[in-house]
Amino acid sequence: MREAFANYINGHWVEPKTDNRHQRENPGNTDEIVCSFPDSGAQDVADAVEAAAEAFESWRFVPAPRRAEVLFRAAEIMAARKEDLARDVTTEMGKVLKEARGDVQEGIDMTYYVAGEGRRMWGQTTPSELPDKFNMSVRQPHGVVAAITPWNFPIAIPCWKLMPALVTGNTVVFKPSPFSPLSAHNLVGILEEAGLPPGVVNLVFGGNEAGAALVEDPRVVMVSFTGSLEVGREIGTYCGRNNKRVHLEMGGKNAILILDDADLELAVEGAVWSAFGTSGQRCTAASRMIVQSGIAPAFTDELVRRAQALRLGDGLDATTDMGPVVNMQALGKIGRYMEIGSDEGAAIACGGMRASGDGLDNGYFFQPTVFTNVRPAMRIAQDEIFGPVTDIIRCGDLEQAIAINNGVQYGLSSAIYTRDISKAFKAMERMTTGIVYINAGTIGAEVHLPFGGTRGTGNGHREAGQAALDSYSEWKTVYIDYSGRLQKAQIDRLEGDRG
Ligand code: UN1
Repeated sequence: MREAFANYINGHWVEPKTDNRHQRENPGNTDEIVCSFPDSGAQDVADAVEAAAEAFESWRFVPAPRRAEVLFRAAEIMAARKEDLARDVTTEMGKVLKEARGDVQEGIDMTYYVAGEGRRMWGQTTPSELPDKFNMSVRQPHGVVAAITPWNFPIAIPCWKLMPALVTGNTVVFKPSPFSPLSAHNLVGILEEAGLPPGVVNLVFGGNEAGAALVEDPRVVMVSFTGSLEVGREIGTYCGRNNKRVHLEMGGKNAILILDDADLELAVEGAVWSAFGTSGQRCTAASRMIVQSGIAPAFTDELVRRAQALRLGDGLDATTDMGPVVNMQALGKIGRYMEIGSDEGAAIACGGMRASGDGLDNGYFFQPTVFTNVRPAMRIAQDEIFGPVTDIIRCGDLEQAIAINNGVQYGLSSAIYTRDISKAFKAMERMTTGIVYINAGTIGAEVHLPFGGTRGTGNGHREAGQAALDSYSEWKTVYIDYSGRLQKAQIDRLEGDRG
């Protein structure tokens, strides 16, 4: 085991008051214990929130360009340590090293991008309807923000949340997933090194108990959560009842539409990457292929051939194409969907089982799986499985494909492969997800554009891009009257005016 981590509260690494600890194992080799970390309780959370609330009173008044300088320094450190950070990502959650580097790079990109906002963070100035009066709007921070993050992007997603929260002047209590404690420890260590004042970011390790205590603490005014629909709904309900700001990001059932006129080779490549990258454990993963009948046989054959050729193994090994899934629970859930799919009448064209042999027995490996004969209403075509599993759904034409694409409870990402520009634009207009790709797969979001989804994927907020600033700040509208007399908006009109 590498290390026993502590919480980080008010600028100190502190042992939890509970004395309970968890261990995180390497999902590719469960004999290897990566680290141990606190299972924090309500008192630990309360201490962290207290520190964040106190730090807010000074951090909010640090000029935004100065706040941004800390983030720039953090980005520099992350860039210098990219390789180590990436190896740690692979070790604790299993994705292959190439993808882990991408995860870290996404965190670096976001940190630089958001740091630039320290000197922008534009509001509006606009003329007043009255003379000798000046109008503007400025952003103000919420206060203490709770950031509750998943394990599948253990550097990128915390950066998506922490960095915009910090640059806009909030302070943060960060509770990472119990399945990616090492990256959270690394990231907070870097923020400390970059010179973030005590209390501005606090790290509390733990599970549901810590999460619930954090959401319910009255001093926490905003919650930003990425994770499952079930937990997100609960958080959203609680925040709604208690009038807390809340940002939710809860998954997808993303589809790639492949029309008869598509470039087959390109479409298959995009499909393999989107379905099996990160072992299908991305909110943006393509778990449905909606394929027009003419191209369906060739596309299916080629997808199955490529899926079968993927090499499973240790993500640190450069020859590995696909790593394990995150834990035993995930393996169990994916396995259950094999039965559900078969019972519904779908056929398993490849995969369908836990992978074994060749050094895989000690890890949570599942074979890349393609279901065929899938109808849009089946559970395997509706539920998020979050594993290396994708469906082939045949369709007649573009209209039908779009209807199938839109007919799920989620709305994160969708893609279309076609050479017909009219069809591409029609799909772009009519696919009702938050992200649309033309002639590319469903994954590959960049940090300077809004990220998020419609329907059950989210609650209308967006991460990344300028949109993130809207999630982490509120508008304050300011009117400055320098006329020296009482002026009445809407009532004082120029002489001779109508009304
Ligand atoms: C996620 O799966 O929650 O577009 C985030 C992508 C990545 C981000 C995924 N840039 O797949």
